[in-house]
Amino acid sequence: MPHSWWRSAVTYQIYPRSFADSNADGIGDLPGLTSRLDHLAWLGVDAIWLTPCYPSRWVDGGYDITDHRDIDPSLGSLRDFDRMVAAAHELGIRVLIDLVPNHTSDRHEWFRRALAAGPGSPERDRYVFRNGRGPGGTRPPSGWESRFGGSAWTRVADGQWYLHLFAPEQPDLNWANPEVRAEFLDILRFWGRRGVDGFRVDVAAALVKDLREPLREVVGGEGSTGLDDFAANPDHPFLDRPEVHDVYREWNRVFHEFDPPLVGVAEVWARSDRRIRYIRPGELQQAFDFEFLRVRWRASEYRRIVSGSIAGASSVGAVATWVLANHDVVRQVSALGLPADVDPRVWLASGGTEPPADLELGTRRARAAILFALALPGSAFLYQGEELGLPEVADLPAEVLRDPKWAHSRHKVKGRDGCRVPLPWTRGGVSFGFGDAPPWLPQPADWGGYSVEAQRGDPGSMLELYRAALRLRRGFSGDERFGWDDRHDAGDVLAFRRGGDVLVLVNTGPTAVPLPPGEGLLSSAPLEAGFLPADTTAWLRLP
Ligand code: ISL
Ligand code: CA
Repeated sequence: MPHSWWRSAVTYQIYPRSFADSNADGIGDLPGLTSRLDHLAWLGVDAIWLTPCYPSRWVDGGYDITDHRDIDPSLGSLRDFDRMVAAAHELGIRVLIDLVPNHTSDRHEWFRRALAAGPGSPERDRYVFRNGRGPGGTRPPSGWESRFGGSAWTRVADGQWYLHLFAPEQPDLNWANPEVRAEFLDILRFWGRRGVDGFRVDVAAALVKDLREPLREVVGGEGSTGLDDFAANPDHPFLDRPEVHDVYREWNRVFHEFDPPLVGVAEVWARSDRRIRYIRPGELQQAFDFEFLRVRWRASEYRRIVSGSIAGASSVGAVATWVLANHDVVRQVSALGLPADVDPRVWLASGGTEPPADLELGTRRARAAILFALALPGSAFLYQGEELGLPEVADLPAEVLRDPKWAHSRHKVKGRDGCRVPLPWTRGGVSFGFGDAPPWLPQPADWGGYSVEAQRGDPGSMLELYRAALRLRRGFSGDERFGWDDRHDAGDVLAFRRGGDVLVLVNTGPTAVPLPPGEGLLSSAPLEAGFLPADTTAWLRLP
């Protein structure tokens, strides 16, 4: 098997609005990102993934796109994008962009025309319009619920309803329509020619819907992740339909028009057996393993997840793609600082007070968790700010919250703004070095202590731990061999061999355990003589 670059890559996720602001408008932008690329090269990442930069109404953090072939003016221009890509490539950093094929913005030209053209028109067929149920069609066509709360159907002036699995401002495209398919092939080529190395594919499992009448209802709530939906809905009406794989087979052919081929990373909230269908030969290349986000600091669960994901991915010739954090979930140091039975989302709703997160414990565990994830075979995605150990900002005032979850849940769900607060680069300044103006989301007063400036050069910092781990990882990451170390892997302690001679030990338990002999390469906390302390990961080189 040829060793494609992404098989062992560490990709750093950038939320551009919150990374670096170059023109003092409080919003992070592409020139700001370009000016900070050298920092990412210093850190040692292989690639970056940018969440959407397209023109948008910004109803859902840019996931409501009005034009797939341009850049939102608040972030810069296509020229700025080209400069950013060239500068990243110059530094040896690949660039992935977000592709959002499930829906567009309601301000997209296609949707405006669909509204104007009326029922039964070809324009309307690019989206999913239906008549309502009941007398006068006043009830939605099905009971499907939007991920952000409320019905997934919204009625328009002429009485028809359109489908939106997310906000009403995000109408779902109709992937049974050949124009939709052709349009996205063209969009792939457009960005491929601009030099991107690949795409992160948003809600990759949801594109194709089973719209045969009568529409079938979804059994059970989706929860926030949807990982369990398939148990109750083995033949789900809009997730993981067999036809969605035809789409990715078409895309794969476009990917191979480029050299090296473009890469596609599927965002699929499904367990391993379903998820691996997206990374079969001839489809996409990677699919996020989100399962770590559902369990917290439990060796037995981690063991099950690691074994399942590695076996699943290798059964289709692919590798696992580990994720500990992204722009949709509560930050690691906060989540890992909560008691195991507290759901971070419920905690968020309390404003982060009940119970208070133990940030010292959370930080200790987050350090151990990242050394665990970065030691596993395959690829890994990091989310900006995790390398600084930023906590969730759970007490943002209501008036600054932007996440549509907040409005659509009638202010019951706090949403995802607290993990999207602009990064601190310096100890002080109007926005701790993010830019020269107050940022679009307010930063906590102690943000400067987490800054790059405060952490660079401090060997005990989270940032230096990430850097050391990424550097050492290069020594064995291309070697995909993995095996549990039966002598040490037991109970609260995970132990596995990587490559030829690296032994990784993760102690999730409350007491120190004896360390086998070996050269200590790196550890998430100081080792006690001959012992691995509680909540600590160590990488050893075996004699
Ligand atoms: O947010 C989630 C879990 O906390 C998921 O259910 C999420 O809604 C789902 O994974 C899809 O997310 C992606 O598409 C959304 C966008 O809001 C998210 O930011 C994006 O990651 C709609 O485009
Ligand atoms: Ca700006």
